Amino acid sequence: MNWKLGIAALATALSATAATAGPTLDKVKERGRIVCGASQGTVGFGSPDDKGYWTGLDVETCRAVAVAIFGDKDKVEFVPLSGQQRIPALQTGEIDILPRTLTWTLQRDANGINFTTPTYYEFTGFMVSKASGVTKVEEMTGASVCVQTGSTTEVVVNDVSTKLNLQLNPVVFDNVAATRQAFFSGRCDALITDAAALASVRATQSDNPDDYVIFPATKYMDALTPAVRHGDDNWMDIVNWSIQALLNAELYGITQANIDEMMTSDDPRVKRFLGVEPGNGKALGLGDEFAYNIVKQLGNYGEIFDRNLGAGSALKIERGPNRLFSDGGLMFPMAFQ
Ligand SMILES: N[C@@H](CCC(=O)N[C@@H](CS)C(=O)NCC(=O)O)C(=O)O
Repeated sequence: MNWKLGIAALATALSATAATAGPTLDKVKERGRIVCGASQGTVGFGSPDDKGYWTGLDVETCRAVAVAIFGDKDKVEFVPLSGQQRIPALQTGEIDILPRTLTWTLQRDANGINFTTPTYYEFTGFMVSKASGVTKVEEMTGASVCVQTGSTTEVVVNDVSTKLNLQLNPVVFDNVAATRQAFFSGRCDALITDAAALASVRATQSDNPDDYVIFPATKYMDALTPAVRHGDDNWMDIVNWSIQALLNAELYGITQANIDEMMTSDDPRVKRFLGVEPGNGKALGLGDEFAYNIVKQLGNYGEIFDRNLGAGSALKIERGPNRLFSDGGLMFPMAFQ
């Protein structure tokens, strides 16, 4: 066979291939909604508002997947889970997706779950009272630290204690409300968790945010990454590309407000993204308008960051490493083609 014809035939074969729906997609369609592992309440990442409507960066990841499948951001049920409950809930099929301030680690990866695309890069931090005068980890010798079980922070507190010979005393709790309450009531000198979650706790749960300081516990940054179960590649692809849709939209300058104007763009990649040029949705077992629908209903990654964590939110967290690579950050959209 002529090699050019061979390649053309291969390209046709690839573009004509639709995904084989995996068991999770079938189950989700039958149920009519996705079931999402949620937090027990961290404003900005996942919490119900005063009307009981779930908001937050992690929550919107689940909403994006719901839009990709059903064209409806509200076809999601949120199941609040403690740090320890969350991974078993995913492994046993109680939930379909776990985007709950979940750090991507080797041990978790090797134990029945797959990580998708990072949605937030972050240091683990300590929060202490300003009155303590402590401003960095090296000054924490002998401190007691309120820690939540089932979280990477248990490892970090031991690691830094060993490395810097700090003799930290972990005080361990198995639910997040108790951990935070213990810290604010003076049971521990410090509270440890992801630095942005600490900023959220300080802003929304302390009597006076100015009374507390937050600093990094280690120099190692983590990737908070939604996970799915092992064994369903199609489902993993759907979650990955729903998150990728948010990142790509920001890269192309597509927003919730301008997306309809962008339908006339002559950029081939933008045309494929919006489904004007068909094929991408079908390849995943979705409609070709899945990415259009996600951005139309939720906006792009930058818009989601802004309203949940950034300038448009009460938390006012800087984009920092969570900017796109093109703005000097770590967020890297993969090719929509
Ligand atoms: N990113 C870390 C920590 C995330 C985490 O689970 N934090 C705990 C302690 S603050 C938690 O339960 N967060 C509160 C929640 O949102 O429910 C991990 O993956 O282990």
